[in-house]
Amino acid sequence: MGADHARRLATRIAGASLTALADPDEGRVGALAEELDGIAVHADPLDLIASDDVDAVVLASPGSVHEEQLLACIERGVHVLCEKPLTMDSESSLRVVEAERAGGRDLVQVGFMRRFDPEYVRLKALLDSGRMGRTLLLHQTHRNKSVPHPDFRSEMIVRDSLVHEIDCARWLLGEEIVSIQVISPTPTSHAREGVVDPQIAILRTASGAVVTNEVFVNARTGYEVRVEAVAERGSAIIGRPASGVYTTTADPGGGDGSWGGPIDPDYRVRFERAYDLEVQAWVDASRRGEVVGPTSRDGYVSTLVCTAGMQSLASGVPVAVETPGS
Ligand code: INS
Repeated sequence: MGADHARRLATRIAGASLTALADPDEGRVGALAEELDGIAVHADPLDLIASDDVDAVVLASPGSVHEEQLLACIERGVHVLCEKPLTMDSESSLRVVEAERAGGRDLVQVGFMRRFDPEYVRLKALLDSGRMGRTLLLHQTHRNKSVPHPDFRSEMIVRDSLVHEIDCARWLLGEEIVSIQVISPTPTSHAREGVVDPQIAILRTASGAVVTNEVFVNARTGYEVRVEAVAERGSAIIGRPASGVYTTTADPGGGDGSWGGPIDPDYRVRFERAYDLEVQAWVDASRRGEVVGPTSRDGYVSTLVCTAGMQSLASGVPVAVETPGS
């Protein structure tokens, strides 16, 4: 994701120039710096954050190091776009929110890029317009073809994948989640030993709406992210394959042919436009000294719900979530 954002900043985003990269993997960062030409390289991200030629930072590092890096950005007063999750647990997320508040300036945007995806934006506008009446249910589906990361355990499905659905549910419905229950079928044989995949998370909101979420990270087919919203006078679906290319395929064995279209391989492809719009909005807002889009508080609240989700993953029973006032 870091390389993806670096290329985006270097080639497609107006009003910003990429000056430095940091990655402890020297070979990887060296190759990227060479490709992008004239970019300073730091082994330690904290050195990058401290350097004078850096006015704003994108963090695409693992969630376990976000707190330290975010606090360094806040201390230096630089704008930061932090990939999700904000941090690994609600206590550390709260420390980030409080540090930003103590500094007196809004500096943190969280990388919930779906809020910038044109289809999501249209769905949000439709729900907010009231044309379909009150929203009763959301059904959210989130499938990855596979997850190469060896540490992608059951908890990461909640913390790294479900976290998007949690943010979308709060944003689309405009209200807080009051409980979460995570249940699961017998796991797919494609998951690593002991990994609970797929998972179904059931969220309840303050007004009584229900959000069902399927997260399946070894689905084998491709990247599929869909939402169906059910309201009192209608329903709406987003996330259907968008290519519009209808293909027919011959069976190599001489059997019946089949029809269909391609499925995006991963999130970088499916949400490419959303990432472009997200990073452009972040650059524009940073130059004005503002934060648009998901804030550190949104990151904190989603981590709070994920923490409850991980408890429910272990127990199978619903866990209440108490969201502190803003
Ligand atoms: C990635 C990313 C994707 C999500 C994956 C997750 O870090 O957030 O959007 O689909 O499950 O591993």
